[in-house]
Amino acid sequence: MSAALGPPALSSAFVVQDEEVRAFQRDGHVVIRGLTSREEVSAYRDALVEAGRAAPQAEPRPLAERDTYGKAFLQMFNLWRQSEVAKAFVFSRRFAGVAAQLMGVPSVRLYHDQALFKEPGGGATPWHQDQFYWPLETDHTITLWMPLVPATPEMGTMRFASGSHRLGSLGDFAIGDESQQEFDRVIDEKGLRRSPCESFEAGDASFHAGWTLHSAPPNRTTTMREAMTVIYFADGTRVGPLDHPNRQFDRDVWLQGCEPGEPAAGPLNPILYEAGESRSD
Ligand SMILES: O=C(O)CCC(=O)C(=O)O
Repeated sequence: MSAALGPPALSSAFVVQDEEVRAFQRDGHVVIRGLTSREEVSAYRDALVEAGRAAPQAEPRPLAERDTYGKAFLQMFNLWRQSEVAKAFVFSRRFAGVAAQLMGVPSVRLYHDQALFKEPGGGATPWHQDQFYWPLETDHTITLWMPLVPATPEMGTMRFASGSHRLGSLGDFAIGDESQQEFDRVIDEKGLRRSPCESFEAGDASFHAGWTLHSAPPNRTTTMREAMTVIYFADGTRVGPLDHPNRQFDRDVWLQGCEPGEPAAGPLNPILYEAGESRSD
């Protein structure tokens, strides 16, 4: 995308510090400060919010009528298919390059993106493991979580159970009251550290691994916590068994046309970063 026609391209390389890579591999999560400038992120914000509004999953029910998961955030998927500006954000080579560096892999593909907007008065995000949902035969999965506005712990920024990614699957728990109760217990039982919720400037981002336990407190402010997420996996990953309805759903929606045992490389899973390749987005 040309700078004259829209927001600045997010294609320049961002070199992750060795200490940040070590922290991610040890803890399963890390915050990267200044991944975009405030100006860059604000140039994309309106278009991302607009794409979120236009997404077919827009929530019609008032907060009080939703269950725990529904109260946690408004959730809109694959905004990159709604607008060229949203696509330029999600397909950012800079973001994907950071995902590859943190995982220590040469090349990553897109799984999907999500806007997760925690409304004023919105509820807590229960403890959960993302990879429970994903039929991907790899531990090389990672989510970028980037607020589009300055975000404080009172707005419900993320917290993580450090080291939980090394435990792999901790059971079949979809996000909700049961996962909250079970994983709170597991965290205590295993003596895992709950990382503190941090403050984010717009343009800071956290990254967490697919098996990392994470949650977020309620939004106690009057400001919408607007966050964008992009989920990546290592190129070369194969589709795993579709052994429960959530994984069947994810294969059908995000890995279209890919059968178990085949490479996870459908039309919605482009390569977003390949080491050595220079490409502008
Ligand atoms: O934004 C939140 O509150 C939770 C985000 C999350 O669960 C994720 O990005 O995997």
